[in-house]
Amino acid sequence: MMKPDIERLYRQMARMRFFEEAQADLWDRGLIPGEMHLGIGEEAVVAGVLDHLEEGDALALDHRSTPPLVARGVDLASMLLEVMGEEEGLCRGMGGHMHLFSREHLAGSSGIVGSSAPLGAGFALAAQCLSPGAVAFSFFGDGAANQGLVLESLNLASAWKLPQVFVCKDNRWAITTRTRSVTGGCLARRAASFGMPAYRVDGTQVEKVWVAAGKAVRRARAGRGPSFILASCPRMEGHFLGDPLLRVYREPLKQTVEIGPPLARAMLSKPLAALIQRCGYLGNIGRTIATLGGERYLLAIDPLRRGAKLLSEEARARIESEAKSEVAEAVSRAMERRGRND
Ligand SMILES: Cc1ncc(C[n+]2csc(CCOP(=O)(O)OP(=O)(O)O)c2C)c(N)n1
Repeated sequence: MMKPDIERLYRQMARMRFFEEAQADLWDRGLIPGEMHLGIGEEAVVAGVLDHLEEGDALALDHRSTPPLVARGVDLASMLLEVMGEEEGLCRGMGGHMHLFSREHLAGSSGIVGSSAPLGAGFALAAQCLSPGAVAFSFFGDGAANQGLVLESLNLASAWKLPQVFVCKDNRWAITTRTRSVTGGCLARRAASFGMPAYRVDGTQVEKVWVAAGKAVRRARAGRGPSFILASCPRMEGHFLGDPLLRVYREPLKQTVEIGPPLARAMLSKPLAALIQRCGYLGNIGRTIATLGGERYLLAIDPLRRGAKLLSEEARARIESEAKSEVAEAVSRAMERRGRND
């Protein structure tokens, strides 16, 4: 059986993590406008799957699209310029982090939840007709899995034997909704019912993701049709940067002081909803925070820390230092170009 190259996988994970941290820093400094969704926690899923990527394969991505694009080899500075809204960015500053697109890399992302499934099916149909052997990868979250367009894509991909790999990154949440509370049955079994292999993997263990993805990709390249990978992973930075729910359980005292007064004011202000209803809403917020807090252990499962255990200390330090320098160089290149435009 083939074995994964752990150093190569860890290098990709480290590059993604440091890139995401660099974006978080720019966002904190007010240089990235709007919401910012990071893929911190998804690195092992992305690295394990995309290690099988070849020239001519396509990527259909969701709102956490920067890690796959880092792995794909898109220029890091042009992505940073893009998320900062600069003309010299990957999409001339018009896409932002949720709508990154690179024709050269056959990769596109969208903030429309679930849209990566039909986009990937289109890529896969083109591959089937024009370049047999090429594969399309669709990445989406568990929250997207109940969207009709995802189910239609699973169906057509199976009926037409499209060379597509569906990758569901299961962090158990869709913003503040627990996926379990709105999902019937098991997502992997659901995909299997469309007539395709479905693999459930621990998405914090890069070597396990790599094995499952290898089977899916081999099947797709051989023209035998799509597969589905359900990979569990933690949502380490909340739904978006500055996620208030995450802040509450990270620094409960400070946040209670901050959000207590406005919440109390809202409760006591001239009522739009009946007091009993507003108490109910408050209860919902409390329950969501408690649930997130209860799932705290998930945050401890850092795919990078797990990956590092598979390496020698020397290799880990060397790989991380190279990845850090690469990202730092991209940040200074982006800032320099941005400075020139000011
Ligand atoms: C069609 C559509 N519906 C709703 C939204 C609002 N929205 C943005 S992200 C998100 C949650 C997505 O959850 P999931 O796919 O599990 O990804 P996660 O954010 O958990 O990684 C929702 C509902 C949207 N962008 N598009």
